[in-house]
Amino acid sequence: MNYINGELIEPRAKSFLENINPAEGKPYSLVPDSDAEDIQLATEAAQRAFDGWSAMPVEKRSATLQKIADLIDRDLDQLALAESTDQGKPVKLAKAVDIPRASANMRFFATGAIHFASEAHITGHEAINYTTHTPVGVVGCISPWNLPLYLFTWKIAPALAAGCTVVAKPSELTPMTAFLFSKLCIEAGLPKGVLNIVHGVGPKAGQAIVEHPDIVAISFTGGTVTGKKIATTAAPMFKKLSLELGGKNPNIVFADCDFEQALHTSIQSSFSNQGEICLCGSRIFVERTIYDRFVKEFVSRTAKLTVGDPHDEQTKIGALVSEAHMHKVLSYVELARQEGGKVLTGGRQVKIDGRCTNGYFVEPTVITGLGHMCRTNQEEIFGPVVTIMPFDTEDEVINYANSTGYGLSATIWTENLKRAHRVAAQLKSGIIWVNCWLFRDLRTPFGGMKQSGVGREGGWEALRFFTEAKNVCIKI
Ligand code: TXE
Repeated sequence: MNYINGELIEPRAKSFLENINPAEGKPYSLVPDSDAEDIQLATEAAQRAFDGWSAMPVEKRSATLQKIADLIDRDLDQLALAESTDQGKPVKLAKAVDIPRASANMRFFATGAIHFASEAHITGHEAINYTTHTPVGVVGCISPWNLPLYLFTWKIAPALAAGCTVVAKPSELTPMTAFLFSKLCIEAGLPKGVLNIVHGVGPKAGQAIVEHPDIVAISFTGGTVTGKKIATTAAPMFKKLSLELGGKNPNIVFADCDFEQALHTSIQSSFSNQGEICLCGSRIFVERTIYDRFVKEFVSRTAKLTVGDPHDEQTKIGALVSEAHMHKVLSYVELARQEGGKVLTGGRQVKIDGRCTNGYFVEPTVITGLGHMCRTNQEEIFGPVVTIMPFDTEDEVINYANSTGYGLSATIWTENLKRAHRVAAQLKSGIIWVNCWLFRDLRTPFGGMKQSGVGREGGWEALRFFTEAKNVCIKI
């Protein structure tokens, strides 16, 4: 059901899509196949709600958003099971990461908005300037399938906290947690029309959001190809745009690293969520003097990762999100072989006994023997597939790392402080981790360079994105 004007309603055209459970390879629910008419309804509701919500004291807005966070915490198990069923990720991961982070997103922006300051500048003895930040109006939030509730709340929380009203569309591949979230909003007493969740496919419902003249800003996370389409529509309409797109992130392991820590975390950064995280380190570069030892250990631990039923607490690698995505990932393994790569482990679809026998499972895969400019090392695969390459010098590995059209994140493993700073300064990535991965402080700006995105999410950047700055200069 859509959540429009505070109610759970069917799409006007009464058209629905099958929602497939990727671990079982069969439909388990229906999702509205909404169109421009539903987006119009949602936008009108958001417009009606805007004055009341934006004028509400920020402490009151904050309290409602924190109440929603409390309800997410209360329903953690149910939401984690829904996330795992929808997306194929191990339920253990959803319980440990996705759902707690969704709650944290709501709390972080609900409390941050209270401390969101305006600025003043005294110009000599002649003038006083003050700058206000007011909510832009009705905004569109479009989120992807890989971290469904995590990235959905990452967008709507700052928008709501800033005083905007929202028309949001989750991915049609993973609608369930957004639907359950709608019910929590109703229970928390979120005023009607403040948040409207319209389900459906991108080219129809998503496109209708992007092109609606009364939706003044778009926050999008998804593929670079889709990001280009959205920018093409929104730019001529002078809409504010935040695009968080794909990545092909380098993971650089120097010989002077903490070997066990680098190895252990590189397994996580390669295969968490079946490699379906835009921040995964899918290109591993290892200094030649430790290359053989690293590859041997890495392959051995990769081969031991259990691919299985996402609802089984022992499972490390769950199902890929869809049959189409599974075939896309397998096609890249085939491409790697054609480009001269050597598959050291994995590379095949996995048949799981029991309820998951028709699911979309792929072995975690390690490939060596490729150059840094081949398609396998240039294009985002977004699955449990990594390549490993040796390097000899810093300049060489920095060149490799910066050689793709993406620039989202990078990881550096070294115990040499000077080297860490020196290499980090030269990497063309928006987010760089040294001796860690996915270690997040929500106050920091989040986003990529080059084709990995436009703008930054997180912290004040996100609140500022959803507000309009106005400077008033008073001559004294
Ligand atoms: O994302 P899409 P997909 C990458 C990853 C993946 C590729 C495509 O490589 O294989 O993108 O994934 C909506 N107007 N990432 O197809 O299509 C769509 O309904 C408006 C990285 O799932 O970008 C969904 O809600 N909206 C990324 C959302 O956009 C449109 C995470 C994302 O869908 C639209 C996900 C349109 N024309 C995929 N077309 C990351 N950076 O984390 C689609 N949508």
